[in-house]
Amino acid sequence: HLTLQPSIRTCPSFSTCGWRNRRVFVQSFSVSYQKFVNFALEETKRHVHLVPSPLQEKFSSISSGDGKGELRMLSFQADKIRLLRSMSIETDTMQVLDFAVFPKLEYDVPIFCANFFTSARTNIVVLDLNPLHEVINRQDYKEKYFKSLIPLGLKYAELLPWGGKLTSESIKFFSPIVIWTKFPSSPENYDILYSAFQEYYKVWLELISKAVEETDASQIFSNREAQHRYLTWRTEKLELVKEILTQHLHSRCMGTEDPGSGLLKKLIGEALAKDLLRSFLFNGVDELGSKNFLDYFPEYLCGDGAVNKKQSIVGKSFENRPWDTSGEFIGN
Ligand code: BLA
Repeated sequence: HLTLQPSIRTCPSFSTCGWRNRRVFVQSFSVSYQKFVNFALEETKRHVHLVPSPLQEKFSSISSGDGKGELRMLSFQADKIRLLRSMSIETDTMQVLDFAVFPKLEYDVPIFCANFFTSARTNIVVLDLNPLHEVINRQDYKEKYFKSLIPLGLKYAELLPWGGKLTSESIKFFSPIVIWTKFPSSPENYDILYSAFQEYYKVWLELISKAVEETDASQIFSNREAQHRYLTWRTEKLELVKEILTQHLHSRCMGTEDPGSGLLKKLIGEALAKDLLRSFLFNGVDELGSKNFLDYFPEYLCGDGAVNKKQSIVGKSFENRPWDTSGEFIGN
């Protein structure tokens, strides 16, 4: 993935050096998350019988209006899997992978979550088995799924160090083995991320393979509500990411751009972006429950009844990993 690319550069000390607008070759490293998706699909097929999701027909690939980017979508289901879906975005300046697997509501198994954003400057990574229910205050539940996985988490906590402060509310959706990290692009880091992805996914497949179907209606309801709350959170979060991205791009180089339009919107248009978010990425947000964002997260209520557009109400926190080496939460 290492290539030499022509680039026009001006020396940072131009005033004394006079070296301006020279054509140079710079080494660049471009990632593609295609092999991650291929691995996950192959590995899944070794355990379960995957069939294409009805969503596949509608969501397969979208080229951005300007022809500079492509979004690729894949979606499947299986006996115990409500939805396995992947979206990858590749443009000349950024790559994104959003890969998630949602169990059927009869199974109380974590949601597999791989969310990677890559630009020239940085990589932003969340990789986790997002617990369906409370792990911070429910010791028994945490131990049921994560006790045996703590060594795996520790291994990668060293290789991919904690990414620093984040939206405080997010921590409730993360497990004690979450990988939340930021790093500069390099072949080495990319290899580490790939092996983390492989190991975490294999562990998730073990969990779903062993999972026993729940028959108790109130348990199934509680799984349903937990997935709905999760989907509601992530749908709103991505809206915010889109806005932050736009403001960011806007202030840097897009002087004439409409500041309200997010990156996805910019790539594919408003209506399609909304449909992609609610029908594909976070499918179930409109079907699995009728509560809205403010019902679940009332702290985001503004005086005028609207949802506060701030990313976090509590503020960003957790400068350091809030779990100790035995998986105890030490964030308070
Ligand atoms: C940033 N994405 C982030 C951050 C997190 C996540 C934790 C750090 C900022 C923060 O504190 O919120 C991801 N947050 C998650 C995930 C969960 C959660 C997975 O709560 C699950 C429960 N991200 C995308 C797509 C793009 C993208 C499609 O999924 C771009 C098209 C970009 N994410 C993106 C960018 C940032 C980011 C640019 C940095 C901007 C920022 O700091 O908010």
